[in-house]
Amino acid sequence: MKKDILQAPFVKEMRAVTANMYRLGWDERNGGNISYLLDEAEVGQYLDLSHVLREIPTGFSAKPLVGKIFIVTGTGKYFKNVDGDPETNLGIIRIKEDGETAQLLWGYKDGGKFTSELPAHLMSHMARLSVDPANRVVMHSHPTNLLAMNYVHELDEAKFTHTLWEMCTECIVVFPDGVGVLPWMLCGTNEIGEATAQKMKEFRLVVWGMHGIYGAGKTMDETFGLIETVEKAAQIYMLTCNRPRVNTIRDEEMVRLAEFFGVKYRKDFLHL
Ligand code: 2HA
Ligand code: ZN
Repeated sequence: MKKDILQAPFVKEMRAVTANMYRLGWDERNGGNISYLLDEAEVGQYLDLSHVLREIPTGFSAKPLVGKIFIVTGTGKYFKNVDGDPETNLGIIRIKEDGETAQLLWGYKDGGKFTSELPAHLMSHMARLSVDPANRVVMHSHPTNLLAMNYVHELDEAKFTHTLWEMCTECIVVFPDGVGVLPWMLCGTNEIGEATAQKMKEFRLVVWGMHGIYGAGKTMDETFGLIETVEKAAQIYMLTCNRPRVNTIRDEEMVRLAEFFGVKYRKDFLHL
């Protein structure tokens, strides 16, 4: 007897985080998408893993992820609606032996499929897992102030990171690895997926110029917290950028923070 999938902790986490992100105004309409690598034994408590509902081609190769199971938000679906109808707005997929097919195990009940940004998600999972085997979550969103900042701040990752670090004392402690930045690119393509994954080898946060942000982490809280901290810093920037700057957190102070909290930070992003 299988347990009720709607009671699974990973489904509850997806419902809670999408509702929260919608509430924050970061994921209008169908904006944003999340993928979460699941534990096979845990999923097996809820679903018959030999029962494939449908097979859906992904359009790219993800060989290192063969057999891996993910819960993923659906294409064209609204974060607003996930909590009320998880089985339509989410899906659980397993990557088939060919590396290019998703086997649907649950969800996308209306005949739908995974997010159009699946290339960026799976390629980012591969990149993060290669540097951190504990990585589980990849999250994309359109946080308001971060997006606004994209229009008024240079899209240079050293400068962008430095500005964010200046905006809240804890920024350099939360994301000492900084923020990668991609120029505006066409979304939903393998190209933007490859570019994102390349950055993900170095960064857990990647800005998509004038579009939004990607975050990656070991848990939903860690990943959400990364994006939330960037968004808070971007908000402070947007509230202050057109006024004279009287005070700032100096680079020597950021070094003191990073050393006190024992984090490995991008020294090359400071002016020491
Ligand atoms: O899925 O956010 O980047 C909607 C998007 C595309
Ligand atoms: Zn987007």
